[in-house]
Amino acid sequence: MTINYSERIPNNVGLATDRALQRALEHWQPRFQDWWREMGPNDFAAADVYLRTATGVDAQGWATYGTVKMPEYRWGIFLAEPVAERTIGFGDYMGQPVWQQVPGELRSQFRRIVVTQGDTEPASVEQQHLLGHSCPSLYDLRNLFQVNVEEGRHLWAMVYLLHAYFGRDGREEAEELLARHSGDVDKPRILATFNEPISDWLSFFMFTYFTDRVGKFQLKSLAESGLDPLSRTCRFMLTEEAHHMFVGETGVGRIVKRTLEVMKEVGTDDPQAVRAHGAIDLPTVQRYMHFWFTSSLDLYGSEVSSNAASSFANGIKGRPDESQYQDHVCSEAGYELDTPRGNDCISLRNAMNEVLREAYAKDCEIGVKRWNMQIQRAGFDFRLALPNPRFHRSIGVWAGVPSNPEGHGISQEEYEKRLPEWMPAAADRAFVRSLMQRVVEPGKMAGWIAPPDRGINNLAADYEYVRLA
Ligand code: BYC
Repeated sequence: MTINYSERIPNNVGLATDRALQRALEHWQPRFQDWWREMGPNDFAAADVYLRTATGVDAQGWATYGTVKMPEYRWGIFLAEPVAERTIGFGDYMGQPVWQQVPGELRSQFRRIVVTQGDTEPASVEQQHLLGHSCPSLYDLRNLFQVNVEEGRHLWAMVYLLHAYFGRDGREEAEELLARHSGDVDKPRILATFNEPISDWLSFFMFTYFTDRVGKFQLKSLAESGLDPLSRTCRFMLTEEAHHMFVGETGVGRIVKRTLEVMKEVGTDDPQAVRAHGAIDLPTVQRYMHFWFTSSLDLYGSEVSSNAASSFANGIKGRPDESQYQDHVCSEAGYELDTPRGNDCISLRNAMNEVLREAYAKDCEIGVKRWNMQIQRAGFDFRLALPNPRFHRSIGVWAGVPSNPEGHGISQEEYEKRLPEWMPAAADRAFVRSLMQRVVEPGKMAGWIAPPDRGINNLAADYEYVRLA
């Protein structure tokens, strides 16, 4: 189905046929635009940016490229095509037809999940509010803005669900999504990671690699939902999400590449020598990785969660790629959980957050392997590694339990003493920030990152992706 762009809100949900819903969303639209002006990319409103916009939800239409000023971006509501005769694929309602409306008794549970998902989208745009000022190249600046406008669209996706399926409560929640702000003392974003500042590009690439990947896994499990509009919304969001993780993986890879070049030039892996030559030493890359990976692990919630069990039982939220499993009901199965008291056997339904987290951590390994291949090929012994999931946790059974990155228990005293070895210290952050000097000549690249292998949409890497006003 093609998207109708002549409407004020581009959509493929037949908005024009539901006047009340259309009016409500058109009322929310200027608030979103105000929010974008205030909290979106700071100072680039007049720039012409080479962006992709969806003009259809199929393979031909979902990535149509063109130059646009960001405030004029056409944020719209797009659902993946329905699957005929789709049935609920897991939990107690397994095999029943999917719901086109929210069952009354599941309303607050569904709403809580849609709100939590919706809250992360504008949060990430807020976190990256100032980043454009210190871009390493126009190519990277464009990628940042692509990620930002699409997170804005993902907010629209959740706001549509709130307005269309949750009545007055939903409309109020949609207002609140613009009222909470990342890092705000009084009204912070719901999940902790989304209140962390992203004030340098190493953090941005780590965030898009690790935290956007949480998005991938949460969206995949919501794509299994018995609520069909939620499932279809998430399926379309996943196509957009893939580019965000690409930005993260290649961003970190390009930093590693440049660092290796400098290590070869100076003939040492000594962090101080590498820094003196304007590159980011690998131990610092490792510390940033520890930070964003462990914070992202916390986003899955507690390992033992009655909320997660009930979401699964009620057909609200399945597992990513549910069809890969044999047992879709999971009412009898158990799960061996690693806890500080030893292994605990808990019910599989209660362990659903942990099942997702495990699948996520496995997926995170793929990029790390690629980065390590680069290091190995360059002839250096250093290896990047994901820490054990017991390390540096703030949520769940391992929260506050002092352990080293290998997952061995240590004293609180040793933990605190060694933390600067493992997590970015103030001096690391200051050093990384000192490198963040804006580079905006077409084809030029900051000295701490290698150029990309190729440009966007088959254009050259040195194409003028952003024309500054
Ligand atoms: N920080 O039973 P529990 C993305 C709260 S990323 C603070 O342990 P539950 C994106 C929890 O809300 C994906 N609070 O967990 C990426 C609950 O509070 P209430 C976002 C936390 O409920 C990059 C309480 O602790 N999507 O899309 O099973 C850029 C006890 O909860 C945290 C979703 O999150 C935390 N880390 O599951 C842009 C999907 N963790 O309600 C976008 C929707 C837990 O008792 N959300 N809490 O006040 C969910 O499925 C679930 O709400 C959670 C937690 C997975 C978050």
